[in-house]
Amino acid sequence: MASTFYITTPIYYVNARPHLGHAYSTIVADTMRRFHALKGEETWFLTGTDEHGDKIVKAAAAAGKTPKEFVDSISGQFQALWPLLGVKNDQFIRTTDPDHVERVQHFLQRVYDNGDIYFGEHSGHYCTGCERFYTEKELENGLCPQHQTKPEFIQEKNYFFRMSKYLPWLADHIRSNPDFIRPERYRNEALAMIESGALEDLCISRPKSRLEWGIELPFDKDYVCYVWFDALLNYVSALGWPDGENYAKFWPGEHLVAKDILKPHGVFWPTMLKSAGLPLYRHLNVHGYWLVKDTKMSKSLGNVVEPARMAERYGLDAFRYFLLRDMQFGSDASFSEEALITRFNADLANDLGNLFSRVLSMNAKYFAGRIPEAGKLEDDDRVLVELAENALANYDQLFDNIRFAQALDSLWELVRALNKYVDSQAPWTLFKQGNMERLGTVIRIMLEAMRKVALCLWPVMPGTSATLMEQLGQPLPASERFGVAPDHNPVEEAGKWALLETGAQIASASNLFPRLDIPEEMKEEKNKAKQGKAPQKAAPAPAEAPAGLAEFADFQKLELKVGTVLECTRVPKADKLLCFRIDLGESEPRQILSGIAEYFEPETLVGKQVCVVANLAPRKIRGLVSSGMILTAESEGKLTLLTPAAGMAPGSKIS
Ligand code: ME8
Repeated sequence: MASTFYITTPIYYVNARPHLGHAYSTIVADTMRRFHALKGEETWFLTGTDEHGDKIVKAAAAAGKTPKEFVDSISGQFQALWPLLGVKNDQFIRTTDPDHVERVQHFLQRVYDNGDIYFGEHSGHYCTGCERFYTEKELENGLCPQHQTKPEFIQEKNYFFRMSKYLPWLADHIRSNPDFIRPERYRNEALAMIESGALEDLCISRPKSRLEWGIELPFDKDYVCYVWFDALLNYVSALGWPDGENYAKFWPGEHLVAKDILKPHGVFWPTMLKSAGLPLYRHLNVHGYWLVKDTKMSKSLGNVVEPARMAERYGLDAFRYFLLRDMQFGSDASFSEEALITRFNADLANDLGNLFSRVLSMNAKYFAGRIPEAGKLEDDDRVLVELAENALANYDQLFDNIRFAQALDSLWELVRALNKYVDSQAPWTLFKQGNMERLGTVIRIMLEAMRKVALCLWPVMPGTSATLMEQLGQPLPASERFGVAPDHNPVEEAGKWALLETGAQIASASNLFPRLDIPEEMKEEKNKAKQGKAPQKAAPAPAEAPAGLAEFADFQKLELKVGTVLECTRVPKADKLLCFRIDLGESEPRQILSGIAEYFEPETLVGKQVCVVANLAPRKIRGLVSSGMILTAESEGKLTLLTPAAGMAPGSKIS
């Protein structure tokens, strides 16, 4: 029996229009499922919308609509967007679907009958943005740590899920299954939440007197279910739990979410599954945030990126490629059209596009567009073949381990090697010399390798993959489910080098990715940002600054950033030194040493935000490399760390 692969995205709130962040999660899920389908697995892909709760009621009221009218309209916008982004989900769930409602009630009743739900008095700080209560300990200066807004204090009688009963078991499970939550930083974060002791039982109801827009509890008609308890259940209700065919076939599956909803997925959901006796999911895959110019996207800042517009402007596949290639899965990344154009020109126009264009036109010129036969391989050819086989094996493994940027980079190693091979073998010279046998071998090896590249691209760039395969005379079969579906597994075929048909007529040209110019206004904007909004005209040379003062240009050289302390330890045999690992929103945490050990206990600094000089040249201290400096203030023998007044995304620029 073929193995199965079931992937889900978060079901999105319908309080706002879909944006780049939603598009990223859904495109990654689409890519993952295509990758597994390509390898012959039976796959199922679910996305949807989360339609209950306070947040939706408030957004509907603000739009002058009833909740039902409002959720219908925004859910429709999400459903309409996915085909525009090449996303082929098998199913779209809405938490207002009657089947879902019935299954949530069934689940609640089961957990209630198991004795894991009780009635009690409760007070807490409720953040509508997060749709959850915070304990006093969890607030930051009395504010919600996610939204920096003041939560409402609420005291009422409610139903509770005995989550705390399952926390020790969950901690053990996470410890003994290192990739249950991945990448590792989020596994550590989830464990730290559990070990902090701040988690209590979960309040899972809302009195109808306060909120009616939810699923009624099967054991008390005066209450509705808490929106997160209802929403998480979509992952199994969509499959027809408890007795649906798809549930039997596809559960347990994989989830894909961003770091904002690690807690409900990493803590609430596994304990709910355990209580009801369902198997746990296979992996929780957690990604970082797309930022725009290093800040969070928000309607009020007017910097929300519209995914459909980007796909239309730059081409759907180029947009998908950029998202997968420019975000290191797990870390935050910064979106800009300029970065997209730069990536487009380097990887798609110069490397991939150029390769297909050169080789196909040479084949047209030297062999009238027919695929030549390969003669005996030489050492150079064997090196290329080995490199290709390694690149494909790495691509497969890295993709499987959700390291998409590295997987694509591995595939591009092959693309770049092929371009170099053209240069070093100089087919034009072989042609001039009349060495047609060697020329045939060189062209044939390249065409075979290009076929492998084209197939591997299918998960990320399905349309491009189909076009390139067609140019090589290998049209992909039509598929109802995917549009086009490849019928070859590039991983299984990696070692086969005679898969094209000798003598077949193929395309004589290819021009898929013509270079793009960076528009003038983007260049100007960049220059302005670089020069601290300096005037356009060349400014007169500044007079030398008086002694003791720094030139503005000197100050501009410094790159100051906000970072979050991930680890902090004492350096053995160095009384003054602390060694920090700091998240600066980069692909890897930075190691920074600081001589402040006498003022702080290292463990009290973990999780704190600090201000960092990020572009200081690295130096070695006691054999350890330090890349940056942490800013402190000192007065009368007291030292304090400089920290932003509000929580900021790691990597935020200080100016
Ligand atoms: O949390 N960068 O829904 P939501 C990357 N309904 N991804 C982003 C992003 C960004 N800047 N902004 C949003 C909810 N996302 C709940 C989920 S699941 C049972 C219930 C993506 O509409 C990312 O996937 O707030 C994030 O986790 C999700 O949208 C949050 O969507």
